[in-house]
Amino acid sequence: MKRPVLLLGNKRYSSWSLRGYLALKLSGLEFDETVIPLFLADTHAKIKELAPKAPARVPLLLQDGNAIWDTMALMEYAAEISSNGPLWPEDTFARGHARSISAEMHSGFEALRGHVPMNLSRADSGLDLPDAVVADISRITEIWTECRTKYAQKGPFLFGAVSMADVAYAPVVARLKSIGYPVDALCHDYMDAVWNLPNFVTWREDAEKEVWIIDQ
Ligand SMILES: N[C@@H](CCC(=O)N[C@@H](CS)C(=O)NCC(=O)O)C(=O)O
Repeated sequence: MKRPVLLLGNKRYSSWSLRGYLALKLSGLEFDETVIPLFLADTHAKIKELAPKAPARVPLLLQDGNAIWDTMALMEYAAEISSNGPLWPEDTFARGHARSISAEMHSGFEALRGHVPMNLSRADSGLDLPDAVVADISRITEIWTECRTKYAQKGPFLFGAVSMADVAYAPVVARLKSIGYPVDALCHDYMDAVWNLPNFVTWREDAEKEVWIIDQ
């Protein structure tokens, strides 16, 4: 088996790439990384050159002549191949719940995504947020509060042990931290648990070293 390669966007900005990276790191898969700077004239061509039959988007895993793309697919793949134990909760209903909130993240929260893009170098408190963004954040903190209340005794993450649900919400943690959004103690502690995941720390250190700046 050749060493797999994960194609990623700029670590400072690419929220989908962060999810793909964390999912595969948690699985224990050993892979190389290729960062393809986003929104340049040759971005799509560079991805297409490596994965001609996939959409020109990242994250995208190349393994043994196969391409796997879209974060939900990568999260499921990571959970299947994990050598680090289960990456979805073991209880059937908790697992269904984890998949529900991950899917809700994957397909929703457009206002937050559009108005507060991930930028790991931003520190922008006091931003005037439209109602739709505040509504998205309230829904997210409601999700976190329900999970943390129900599974608190099992560990510091949404379902106790770290899972794909935390991977799904990791970029939200970055977004809320970047605008200094005030949250209660329970959400604050949860955000810190995700922020300090060793693989997230490594990602953030790499992001700080990047030279590309996207004007948002
Ligand atoms: N639904 C896809 C979204 C992937 C996506 O849109 N990635 C962005 C980077 S965060 C991208 O590749 N953008 C390049 C472009 O749109 O030109 C997923 O879950 O992976």
